[in-house]
Amino acid sequence: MGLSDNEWQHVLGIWAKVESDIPAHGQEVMIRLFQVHPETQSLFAKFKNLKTADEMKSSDELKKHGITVLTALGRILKQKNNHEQELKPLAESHATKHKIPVKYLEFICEIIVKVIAEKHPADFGADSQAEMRKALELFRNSMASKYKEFGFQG
Ligand code: ZNH
Repeated sequence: MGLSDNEWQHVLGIWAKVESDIPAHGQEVMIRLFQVHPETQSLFAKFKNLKTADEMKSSDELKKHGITVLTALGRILKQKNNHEQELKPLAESHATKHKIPVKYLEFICEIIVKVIAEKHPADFGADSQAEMRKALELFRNSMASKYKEFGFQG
């Protein structure tokens, strides 16, 4: 199910708040992902040795990666589901090189919603969260179908 124009407008309005501080949001998302789902951390050669939250917090590399992820996701969301061009290289690298199961994409999307909710409680209530979840589900569904084109069952 797609999103209405109005829903996309809300999603991108919230995303503008994420963009007010991409590094802080990205860092929090990555640290939370590794803490809640430690199995995801082992897929990162460059991060698997970070043990404590403090180590993660002081890693510039981790911060940089958080920026990379949220910037790429923002670019995709702004296409409002006409995201084929932006999404394809990401699907390819995650299918053939990083081999990231769709399940892990679900994990990170849910964490993104939670982190935004914590950082912007006044602007991101239940309805907005539901809209964002819907937008992220479209992203994941497209990733999953592209994965298959690249021969990864995900
Ligand atoms: Zn990822 C990388 C995005 C999720 C894992 N990523 C990456 C990049 C980007 C991204 C942009 C760079 C480029 C390429 O392609 O390679 N991601 C992203 C997004 C998302 C994601 C947007 C969602 C939202 N990832 C993910 C997950 C995981 C991952 C979930 C796991 C678990 N990635 C990864 C890896 C890599 C990447 C491993 C590589 C890193 C380095 O550098 O080493």
